[in-house]
Amino acid sequence: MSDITLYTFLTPNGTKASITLEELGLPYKAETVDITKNTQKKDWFLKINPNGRIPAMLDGSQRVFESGSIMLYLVDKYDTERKISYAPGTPEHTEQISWLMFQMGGLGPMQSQANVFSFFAPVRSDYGIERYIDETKRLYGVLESQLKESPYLAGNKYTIADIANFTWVRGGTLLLEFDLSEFPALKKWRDEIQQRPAVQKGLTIPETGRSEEQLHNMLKAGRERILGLKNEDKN
Ligand SMILES: N[C@@H](CCC(=O)N[C@@H](CS)C(=O)NCC(=O)O)C(=O)O
Repeated sequence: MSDITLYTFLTPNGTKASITLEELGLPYKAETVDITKNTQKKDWFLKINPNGRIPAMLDGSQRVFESGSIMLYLVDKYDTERKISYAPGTPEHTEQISWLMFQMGGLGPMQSQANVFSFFAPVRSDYGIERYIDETKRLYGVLESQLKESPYLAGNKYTIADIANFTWVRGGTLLLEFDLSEFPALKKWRDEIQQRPAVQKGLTIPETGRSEEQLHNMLKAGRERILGLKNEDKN
C-alpha cells in the first residue's frame, strides 16, 4: 500500500515525478511548493529535502528527494508489472539508468544554467547564455543520435529514462524556444510522449493558481529585462 505525498511545482523536475506517478496509476496527494515564493527553503520542507528544492516525496514516513531518486524509488517499489521500467540485472535496465543519469547529471544542470543566464540573472552575460545554450543543444544532439537507433532511450520500451529527458526537452522548446527541426528523431519522440494521457495529466500537477503559460511569461519577461542590460562580459 502506498501513502504518497508529492511536494512539487510546475517545472521539468517536478513533472518528472508527477508523470511517473500517473503512469503507474498510483494514488497520491500533490502539495504545491511555490518556488516563486521560496517555500522550498522553509524549515518544514528542508526536513523532507535538505537541499531545499522540488520535487520531494513522502511515502508514509519514508522521505525521498532528488527527482531521479523519486523515479527509481517508485519503479523499484511499485512497478512490479514493469510498465515503465526494466528489471534490474538486464542490459536494458543498465541503459535505462545510464539515460536517467545523463539527464540528472547533464541535461538538467546544463539547461537549468541556460535558464538562469537567459531568464533570472541580475546581469547580462552573453558568454553564459551562449555557453549553456550550446551545451544544452549538444546534449539534444546526443539524444537525437540515440533515438535514431531505437524508439526509446533504453530500447523498445518507454521508461523513466524517457520521462526524465522528455520534460526537459519539452521545457527547452517552450521556454528557450529551441527549434527541434534539426533533431527530427527527438521531435518525433517528444510528440509521441506528449500525447500519452498520463503525461498530459502529470503536466498539470500541482495546482499553482497560475497557468503554465503565465509562469512561462514571467520567465520570458526576465529575458526581456536581461537583454535590455549591457553585456557585462570582459573583452
Ligand atoms: N537535482 C535536483 C534539482 C532540483 C531543482 O533544481 N529543482 C528546481 C525546480 S526545477 C528548484 O527547486 N528550484 C528552486 C531553487 O533552486 O531554490 C532534482 O533533480 O530533483
